[in-house]
Amino acid sequence: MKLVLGLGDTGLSIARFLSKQHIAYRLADSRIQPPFLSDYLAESLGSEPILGDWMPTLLNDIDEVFISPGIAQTQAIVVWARERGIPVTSDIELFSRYAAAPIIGITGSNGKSTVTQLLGEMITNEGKKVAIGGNIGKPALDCLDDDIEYYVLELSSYQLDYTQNLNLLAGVVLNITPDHLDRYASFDEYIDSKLSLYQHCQHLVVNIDESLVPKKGSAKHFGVDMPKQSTDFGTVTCHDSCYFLKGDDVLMYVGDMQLIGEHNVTNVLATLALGDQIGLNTDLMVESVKSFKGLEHRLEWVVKKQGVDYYNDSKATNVVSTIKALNALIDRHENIVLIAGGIAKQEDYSELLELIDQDVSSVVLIGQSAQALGMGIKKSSVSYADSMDEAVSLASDMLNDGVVVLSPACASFDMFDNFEDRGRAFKQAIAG
Ligand code: UMA
Ligand code: ADP
Repeated sequence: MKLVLGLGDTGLSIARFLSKQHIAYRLADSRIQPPFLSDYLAESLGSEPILGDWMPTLLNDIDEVFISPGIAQTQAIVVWARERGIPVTSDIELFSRYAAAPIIGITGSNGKSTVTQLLGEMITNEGKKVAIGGNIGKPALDCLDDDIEYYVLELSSYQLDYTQNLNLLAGVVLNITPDHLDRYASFDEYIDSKLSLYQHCQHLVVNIDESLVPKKGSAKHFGVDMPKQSTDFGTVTCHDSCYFLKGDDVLMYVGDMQLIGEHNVTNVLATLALGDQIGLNTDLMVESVKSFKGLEHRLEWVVKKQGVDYYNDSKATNVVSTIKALNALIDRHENIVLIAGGIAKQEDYSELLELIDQDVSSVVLIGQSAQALGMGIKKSSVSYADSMDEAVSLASDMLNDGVVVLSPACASFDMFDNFEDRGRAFKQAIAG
């Protein structure tokens, strides 16, 4: 008998899959009202779910636990299972046992969804059937389909932690910067979690500029400088114009992509290197880069209103992502008002606060971390708001021309359901 832990997106997808395969399981969630309880019951998927605090007896007769990624390895149920020698497995590993087509895996602290989506579009542009899923939102098991020719999975460190076996055709660790440090005993443990992706890859794609990612000899490399080998992807700047290169071959002018910011140059290079590893046509990949509009909530241009451009970067939930967003905008605009704050991660915010003091005219702070962040800002003007509507109204009143950007550098759960909800609230506030 299997045990499924958690009844969110992942748990529901596992329950549906096991039911379809006629594999016996029990399902438990430590909350009394888990998110997908009504769906589970309406679909008559399995036996009555076990809700509330978990006891060791939950593991009686269990030979494998399928766990949701949000459940930490330090939780007692995981410790008890491991003490009894019961494997604790991710939905990703379960998926890979049944996936007939090649799988490409993408992890990293930032940029995963952008690269996952762009690679998916490149594969579609080749006329191949692709499914994208994993941490990006659609659980991997929901992607399983006999017609699919490639699977592209965004993988979080949480998912990798419970994945012992996975056969990836190609994979990349885009970058590693502090994030989710509440889940790990140390930053080193988080690094190891991210790097574990490479154990599962036939072909490795490696960021040559990323000091925490080892440069593997046989890998395909990418980075923002001139490529060192004919197979690598990089850039060259000539008379102030920057171009994407494969080896010595010029692929396209960077300004021809619709995405902005140096971080997106890196994301595109990573995607080109991955596509190249799996045999995609270079010209078609370049076409896909030119037409790619990016994802909602990732430095998404919303509207120009009374001389002010509004950008929604609600997905920026850590320090580095907000620094990258600001740098992309500072290159183009003089007057920037930043809306930030929420639940601060266990990170050092000093580099971000220095950048704000140097290049951001005003900041509007929201959420739990507002006062603490405000105390660290010495030069830029600081205001506080209790709601997104108030934040947008304050920010808009500060500018005649320039940019208002929501890039919180914090999680959203103090005021919103998730980052999407926060981004939508921002856009609604702009629309008035
Ligand atoms: N639960 C318990 N006990 C606990 C903790 C959770 O019972 O101690 C239950 C909850 O009651 C709930 C379920 O587990 O019913 C939630 O499981 P979950 O937190 O693993 O979330 P899912 O809904 O299964 O969504 C997960 C990912 N969530 C997390 O990793 C926290 C989603 O990534 C992912 O899109 C989805 O699987 C499909 O693969 C979200 C995320 O925030 C977007 N990821 C993190 C990030 O990107 O930074 C890693
Ligand atoms: P992830 O899926 O890893 O969270 P996304 O592609 O959704 O990554 O982007 C999340 C945020 O991180 C965006 O809002 C953007 O500001 C920032 N970002 C995107 N790519 C990078 C990168 N390569 N390095 C640093 N920050 C990035």
